[in-house]
Amino acid sequence: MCSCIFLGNQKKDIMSKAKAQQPAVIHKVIMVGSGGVGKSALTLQFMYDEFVEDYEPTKADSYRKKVVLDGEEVQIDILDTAGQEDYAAIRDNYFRSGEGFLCVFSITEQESFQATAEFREQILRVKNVNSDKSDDSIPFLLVGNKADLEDKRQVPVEEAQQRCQQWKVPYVETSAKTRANVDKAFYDLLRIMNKAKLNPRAGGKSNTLPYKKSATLKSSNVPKLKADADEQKEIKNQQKCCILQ
Ligand SMILES: Nc1nc2c(ncn2[C@@H]2O[C@H](COP(=O)(O)OP(=O)(O)OP(=O)(O)O)[C@@H](O)[C@H]2O)c(=O)[nH]1
Ligand SMILES: [Mg+2]
Repeated sequence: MCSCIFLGNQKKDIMSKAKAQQPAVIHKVIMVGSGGVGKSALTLQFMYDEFVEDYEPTKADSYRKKVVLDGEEVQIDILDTAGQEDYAAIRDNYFRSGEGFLCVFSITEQESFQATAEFREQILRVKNVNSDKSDDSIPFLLVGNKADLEDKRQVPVEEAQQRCQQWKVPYVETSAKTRANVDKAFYDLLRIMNKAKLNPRAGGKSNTLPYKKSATLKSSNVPKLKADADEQKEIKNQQKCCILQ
């Protein structure tokens, strides 16, 4: 009997060690939306707690960070895509490689809100999902950014919420400047992605290829990983030291 208890404890020990050694689940998130709405600002705020005032149009940048989501460590790979029309042609490949989408518009620009419908259609088409707008099988979150600029608001909250009801997706208003709801937007999407992976019918379809293994993704189109968050911080510190010296 004694040995049974011993074996039982040993088994528990082995199982918890095995769990601890399991590689973190990887969630591939794509930032989409028109140029200048704040996709990069949100990404950089989430990654490094920094707000970038300057506007430098993105071509494509990727980031990686480990986060604890409801007690479990997961890895988030973020692909920050270009909103500028010049890069529209390479979007299909990026969208194909994504598992979850943060679709961003600026609450100060009605046009950017209208454009979210086109981005959603493109995502559903690339993912071979019925382009019926109420399909909720792809993890997707609509983000109204620049919420700190309330006096310049052009998109009423109700209008955005109405669209989300139609699409059956959540709506979050953020400010990359004040950091309001930035974590919430990313974590809420990660939760939806987690659920989708546990229940593949509700998303996480097999046509989501990892960025670098996607057969259709030309190597010239694969964005270089900027760096892990820690690595990047260290590089920044080193740069700061260089400036001070
Ligand atoms: N006030 C305010 N400004 C913001 C916010 N988010 C971004 N901006 C500013 O808006 C401009 C564009 O932001 P970006 O993050 O570069 O926009 P983007 O969506 O990445 O643009 P593309 O890379 O061209 O697709 C920058 O000057 C940012 O500082 C915000 O929440 N509030
Ligand atoms: Mg950008």
